[in-house]
Amino acid sequence: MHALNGKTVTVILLTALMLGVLYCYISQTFRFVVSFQEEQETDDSSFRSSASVVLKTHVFHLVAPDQNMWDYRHLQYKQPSIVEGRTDVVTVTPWLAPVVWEGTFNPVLLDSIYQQQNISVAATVFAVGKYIMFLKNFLETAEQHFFVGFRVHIYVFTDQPNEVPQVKMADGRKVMVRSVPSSNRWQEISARRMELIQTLIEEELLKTTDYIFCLDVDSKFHGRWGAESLGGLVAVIHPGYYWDSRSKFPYERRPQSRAYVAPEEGDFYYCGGAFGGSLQEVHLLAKTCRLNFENDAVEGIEAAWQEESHLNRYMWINKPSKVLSPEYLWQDFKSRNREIHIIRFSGVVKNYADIRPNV
Ligand code: UD2
Repeated sequence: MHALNGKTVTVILLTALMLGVLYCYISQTFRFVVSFQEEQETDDSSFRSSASVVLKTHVFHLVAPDQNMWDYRHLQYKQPSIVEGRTDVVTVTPWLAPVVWEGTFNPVLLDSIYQQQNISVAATVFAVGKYIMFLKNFLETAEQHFFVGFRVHIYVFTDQPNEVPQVKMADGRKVMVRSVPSSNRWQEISARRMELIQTLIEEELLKTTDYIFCLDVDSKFHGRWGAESLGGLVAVIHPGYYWDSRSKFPYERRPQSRAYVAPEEGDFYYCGGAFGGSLQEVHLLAKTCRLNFENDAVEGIEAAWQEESHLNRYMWINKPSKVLSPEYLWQDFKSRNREIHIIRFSGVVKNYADIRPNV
């Protein structure tokens, strides 16, 4: 009798243990830590230089909501199709990265997948000198549209910390203010962002944050910008050039610059005003662009569009794993093209002569 009870107890315990292991396997968020010890200091962005960065990331393991063995209620959503969908735009690059357009993703499904992962997202924005005037609108509209329902920290870099407007944020969302010096040259303010982003990632974000987006302050959100934009290295197509041939793109064309792209080279023209991805990828991008910008400066050359030129060279060599359509950075002065079904984020109209410290 005792022996039988003992066996039964053992069987019950083993079954419970196996079920427990299976449950953990299915429901965990698959965080893992990888150490990068590669330190190749090079000023050529064609090399994967860098980085004593500890990467904490969610691998691309997408667990659908409520798909665990204890819960049979699954999310209902429209049946996906591979023969119907957007036909007016290209939705994948030649290196098979998705190009995100309205109508190519299901926001409810995506949110439910990424909310289970409890991700945290950082955004950086610079408001130096008169550009502080754009901050209120930026922050208020970010609160309405940028990763709503997620943990978000917006890092504001400014020379006027006392002028940062108070904006009411939902739980789990915060504005973090960091002081930076003023400058007499707008080119320097714009370009110095890479260095500050690199340092922010190294000194503050690695242990707390999963993804980062770096955005221009003279812009505002008009529509959803959410989990569909997540990826390793994320670039936004510039709204001004996507109908043009590559030879017309405003890449840096002087071969002596480290941002050089030849007329018959390059994929797309990407925005300097919005880019992002995982911490590790953005760290590598920022560090490489900063180094190339600084080494150019030593030789007395400043790329045509400062860090935007270096970013474009970088993204040509290091292909983005997700490309966001111009819905993700339009310009208010442009009328909306037919293929733009929604404007999510857009640069406001501004008078450069009034707001920049130099011409
Ligand atoms: C483009 C890019 C911008 C940058 C620049 C080249 C887009 C939409 N914009 O815009 O990201 O690559 O070309 O350098 O792709 N800033 C200040 N104070 C200043 C000047 C600039 O805070 O006095 C910051 C601010 O966050 C601003 C950003 O730098 O949003 C870029 O400067 P910009 O908007 O004047 O550059 P712009 O319009 O030439």
